[in-house]
Amino acid sequence: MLTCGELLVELLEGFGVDTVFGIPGVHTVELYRGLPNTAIRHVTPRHEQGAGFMADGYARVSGKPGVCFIITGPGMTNITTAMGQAYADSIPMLVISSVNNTEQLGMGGGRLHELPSQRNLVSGVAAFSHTLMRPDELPDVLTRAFAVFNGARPRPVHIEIPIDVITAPADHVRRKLGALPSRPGPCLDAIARAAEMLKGAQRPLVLLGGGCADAGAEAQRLVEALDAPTAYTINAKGVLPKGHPLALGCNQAWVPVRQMVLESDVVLAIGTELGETDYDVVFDGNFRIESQLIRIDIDAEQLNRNYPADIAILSDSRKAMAALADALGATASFNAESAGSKRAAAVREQLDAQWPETWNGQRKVLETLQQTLPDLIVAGDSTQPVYSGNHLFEATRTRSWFNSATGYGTLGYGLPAAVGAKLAAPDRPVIALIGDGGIQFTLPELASAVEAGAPIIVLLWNNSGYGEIKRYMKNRDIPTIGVDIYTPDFQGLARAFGCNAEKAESLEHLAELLKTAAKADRPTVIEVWEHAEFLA
Ligand SMILES: Cc1ncc(C[n+]2csc(CCOP(=O)(O)OP(=O)(O)O)c2C)c(N)n1
Ligand SMILES: [Mg+2]
Repeated sequence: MLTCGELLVELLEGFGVDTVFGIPGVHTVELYRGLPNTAIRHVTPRHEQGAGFMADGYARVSGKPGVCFIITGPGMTNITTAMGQAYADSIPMLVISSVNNTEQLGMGGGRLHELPSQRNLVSGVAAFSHTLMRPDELPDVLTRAFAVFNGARPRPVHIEIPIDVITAPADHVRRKLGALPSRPGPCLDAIARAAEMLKGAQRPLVLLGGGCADAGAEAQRLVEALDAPTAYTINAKGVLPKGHPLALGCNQAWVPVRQMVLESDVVLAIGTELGETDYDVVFDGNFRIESQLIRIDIDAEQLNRNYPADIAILSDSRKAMAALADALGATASFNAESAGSKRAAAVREQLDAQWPETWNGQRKVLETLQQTLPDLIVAGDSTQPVYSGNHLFEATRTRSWFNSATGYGTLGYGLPAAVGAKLAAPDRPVIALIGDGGIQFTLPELASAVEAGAPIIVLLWNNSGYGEIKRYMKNRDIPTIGVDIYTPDFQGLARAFGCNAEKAESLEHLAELLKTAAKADRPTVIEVWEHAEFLA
């Protein structure tokens, strides 16, 4: 007899799933029975939040959904923070959990792992949450989940399966998986109107978001056709080739870019929610769009959020940008001496002249990273060199610089996300850039990294405290309570977890350590002391 649990892993493999992150429990063991019949690899974190962050890092690098197997109740409460981060950043994630037996649902009988309503809890951080009542629903519901990942704005999806349904017979279930939807293209009339508005523009400006991560070629063709200075979000870093003459970086929170936005006559925003952590991370409300605004997004609800559009185009970003470039009659005549390039260069110069001095040490570390390991992936946490790197760091391609300083803004993300990233791209160096506060949220995932054979590099930015919050309190004349935290011997801990551990004593030393770590067969923790002399 084939059970629903066995059918599930067979179908997941059919959808191209090759890795599952999870901690088994008595409620989910039957999801594991069929795993050896598939080629799916199972990775065990040390906490379900780690499972979710790993799945997120895996998804951001591979472009495929990260998949988790999670137990009823505490497993699900543990993973909701990771789902919140993925939800905020539009990351595809499939969370499959157990739930109590069908006849016990909603009864409040005090069963093991029971929540009053698990689905209610999770629904707020998922595109949808479904309770599987019969094995027959499985192909249909999985197809629906993958339709969200492939044809709509990606978000986490939750499917809970009652314990008795996991073990129910499933031989009779029709195995046919539905066709995945083609991605929506733009309405041609709207493209024509947008092209007309853009043709009349004297000072167009383009804003690209994470929705453009897989459309770099189309983005480049379009912005060159428009000769428009182009800012992008952190999740779109790398969308234009490094050093592109029209690129303004991720600097919408800084005055020179804000000024340029105000002086533009048409702004074209694509695949971006125009959200706070990219456009107003200084929280002063002074990013404003006062010109005409064309928005392109795959999510209809997003097209007028934050800034109402004059033209709103519902479409996949790649298809819309290709159509718009065609409508503009794009030719390959762009050159770096264009008017748009000169305007962009002037803004870049102003930006370079105004970076805070407090970033100098962080800049040295970021430059060393980039020079030593040019094709690296950086999974960042919410820590100082991540904030500055969001502005200073230029990625060589998309899906290579991401962090939890965007959107939901949780701590503890960087380390497990790097593990997921490394599993998705084993041949590239992967760095977890994380602070001494953030790493203490998910430190045991070092053990998971060793076990999973994921030789990540953890660059630990140590200032013995919640540095950013301390600074914030000081600036507001608030007593700095709760921010000077005891920091343990991280190198000793890292070694105890089976990792290599070092402390950088100079930039040259850091470069040497990075080179060695990139070739190591196990994770390496490299501690960088914020107040070290070589960073002064
Ligand atoms: C789950 C969670 N709790 C609290 C915070 C608030 N917070 C944001 S940054 C930060 C400090 C983090 O310290 P550390 O990782 O050492 O980085 P540093 O600021 O020192 O560079 C804190 C406490 C948060 N973002 N997420
Ligand atoms: Mg710190």
